[in-house]
Amino acid sequence: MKTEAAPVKLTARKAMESDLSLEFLRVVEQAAIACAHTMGQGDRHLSDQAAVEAMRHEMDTVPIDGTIVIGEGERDEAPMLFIGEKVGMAQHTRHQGRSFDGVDIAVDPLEGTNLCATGAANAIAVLAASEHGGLLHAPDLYMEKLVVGPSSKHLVDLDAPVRENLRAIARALGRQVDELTVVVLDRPRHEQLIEQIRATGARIRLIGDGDLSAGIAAAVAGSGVHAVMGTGGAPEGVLTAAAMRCLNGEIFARLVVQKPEDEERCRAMGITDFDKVYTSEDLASGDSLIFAATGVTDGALMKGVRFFGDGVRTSSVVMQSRPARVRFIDTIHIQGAQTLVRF
Ligand code: FBP
Repeated sequence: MKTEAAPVKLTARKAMESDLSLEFLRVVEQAAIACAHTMGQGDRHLSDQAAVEAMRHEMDTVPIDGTIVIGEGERDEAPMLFIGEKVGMAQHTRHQGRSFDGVDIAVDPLEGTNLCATGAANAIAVLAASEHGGLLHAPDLYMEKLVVGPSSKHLVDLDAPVRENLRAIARALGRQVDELTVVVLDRPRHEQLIEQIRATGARIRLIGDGDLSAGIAAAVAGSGVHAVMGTGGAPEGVLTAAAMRCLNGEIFARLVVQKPEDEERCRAMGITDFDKVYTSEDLASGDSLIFAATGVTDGALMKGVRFFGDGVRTSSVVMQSRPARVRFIDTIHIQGAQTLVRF
């Protein structure tokens, strides 16, 4: 009589080193496709909901025993992909194949909800994964950030004057300061920062949203982005850190803790040093990290989702820290016998 094979549980580290990255690719691709249908509808909540639902659904096809550590909020604020939620195929007791144990996951199913709702550039669906404990449980507060590429990561300091940091970046890149492009979120809180950058002669790209995709671009030569400066979301900061670990770039970041409630939220997540300047190693300390993102709308590194007849085309980046590799992946999702595959 044939006995049923027991499920094989593998360590998260082994998982990260295997092609689990391609499993996560499917997750971000499906989230991007779902919300891309809502592009330009002017309803950011609808866009976000489409991405969240698709990501949650696809996540359960990934052979992991995973936990969301950065997600859509706490359980009572978010019906799915909430912090602490268990995800992955291994949650289903009937799964008899191999599965990977103890994977922590940070998600942003739609980074740039307004960008998608208005059809603006650089909306992405994104996640990062690590062995247990490898991603900081950051509260949803603001974070001061400085993101740079590999050549200047040892030359800048979050607390140095803007002028000095830009001179150091320019020197490292073998160019003049006025040949740099710095991305800054277009917010009133950045008025002074923008003045300071302008005073150096550096060029500025003000963006409506999406400091995570800007951060990735800053670490990729040829993207036309040389630094990201300013204050944005802390969860996006952790995701940026995971990408920086894979791209050899760097994020320097400090939580913005202003009110007693902010302190409480930090303490609840085990953070007690509110002045700490975090690096990518602190924010995404995992040994084996995976970062996956798919373009929703056209962006610097990835095209947005394209629908044609009964097919869909997506453009993604999948990175791993171990083995260290970065893959740009163009996928045609064939949905019918008539789908035309075009080069
Ligand atoms: P959403 O995807 O939630 O819309 O956030 C986009 C974003 O622009 C992030 O890229 C950035 O870190 C954060 O919001 C900035 O927050 P705020 O809009 O409050 O300035």
